[in-house]
Amino acid sequence: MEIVILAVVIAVVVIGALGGLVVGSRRRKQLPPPPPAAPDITAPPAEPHIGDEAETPRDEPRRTIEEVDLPDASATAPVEVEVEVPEPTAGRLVRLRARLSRSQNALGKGLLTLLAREHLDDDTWEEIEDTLLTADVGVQPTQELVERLRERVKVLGTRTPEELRGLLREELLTLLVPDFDRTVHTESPLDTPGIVMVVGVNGTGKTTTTGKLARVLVADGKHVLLGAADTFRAAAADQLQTWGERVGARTVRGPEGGDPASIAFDAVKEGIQEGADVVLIDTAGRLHTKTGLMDELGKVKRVVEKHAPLDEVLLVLDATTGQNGLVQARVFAEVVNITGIVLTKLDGTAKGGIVIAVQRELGVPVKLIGLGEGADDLAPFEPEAFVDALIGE
Ligand SMILES: Nc1nc2c(ncn2[C@@H]2O[C@H](COP(=O)(O)OP(=O)(O)O)[C@@H](O)[C@H]2O)c(=O)[nH]1
Ligand SMILES: [Mg+2]
Repeated sequence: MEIVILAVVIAVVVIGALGGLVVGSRRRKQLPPPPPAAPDITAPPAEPHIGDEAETPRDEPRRTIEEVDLPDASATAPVEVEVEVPEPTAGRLVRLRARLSRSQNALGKGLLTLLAREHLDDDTWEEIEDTLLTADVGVQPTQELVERLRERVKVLGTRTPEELRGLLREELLTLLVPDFDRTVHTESPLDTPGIVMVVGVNGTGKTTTTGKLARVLVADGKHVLLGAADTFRAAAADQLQTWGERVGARTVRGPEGGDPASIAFDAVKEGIQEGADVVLIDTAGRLHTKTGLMDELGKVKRVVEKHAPLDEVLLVLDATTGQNGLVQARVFAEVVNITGIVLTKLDGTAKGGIVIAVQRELGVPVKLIGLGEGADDLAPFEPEAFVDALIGE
């Protein structure tokens, strides 16, 4: 009898322990949901109910029942704000290269098919020209490319598809200016943090790019501080701050409608005080009047440079806007000294030729490309990889 009771007790204990293990392991796998990219400010605040804890902020995700610690749980995992570990920069190019091929492959295939025709008559060359123009390569670069290809194909005489691919590869690469210095300068030659200012028209992807860039830098072990100098909408600073919080980077911000220059000034000042490695400044890009823009950005720059010179001024352009992007580029280049271009949304357009056109327009390299809305969908621009994505390796 005693043995039976003992057996029952042991069985209960064992089952209980197993149950705890299963719950425990399930709980461990359950990662907290990532914070939203931008808080929805249009949603009305949830109304408090009887029994709610007064101090619980209403806009924070509620803990689910599985996240509540069991009484016997020895390993108590914190479930509040969890800092993400960004994807290292090294591995991501492979993934993003595939995405680039998907969006840009049609252009290369179209060109190769045309070049493979038995008779390369005037009509065919015109079609090649049209294909390049449609992809936003721009008039001048298109004419140069066609002229050089015509010449080299003539010299070649009989031609194999491999030879044609080789020719096209070389000529496209030349147009992309492979020897441009595409380093994003996030380090200062002085004893101050590197200072990067991000400019561009609203909606092009400035804040997103600033957030993505912060992640890359944090992944590289840098201490990053963000400056929310887009004070036009409160949501803009919230959006930047959310990006920063995900990787543990602080955002310096001010009141809505405040002076962007003073926030930029404070961000750099605090960056110097806390020994930050890099200060990233996100700006507003209202293009209502050029003088307004010029005043605002010019002032931000002047004021920041009371501390230290800007190390990088990145112009963000939306690749899907085509020639309109060139017009924007021209305006911004008149206002500030652009040192690098970020071409966003290349995942959403086949018009990758804009890379060629915009570098030509400004004489400034495309340094980074955006290939999606995901947090790690930002890649350094590499001309070789770009051409390979276009025409296949
Ligand atoms: N598909 C895609 N969307 C992007 C990319 N970069 C930014 N976006 C989206 O573009 C929209 C505007 O971005 P935002 O950073 O707010 O632009 P800002 O007004 O210039 O600061 C957002 O919905 C972003 O998710 C990109 O590389 N690819
Ligand atoms: Mg923004």
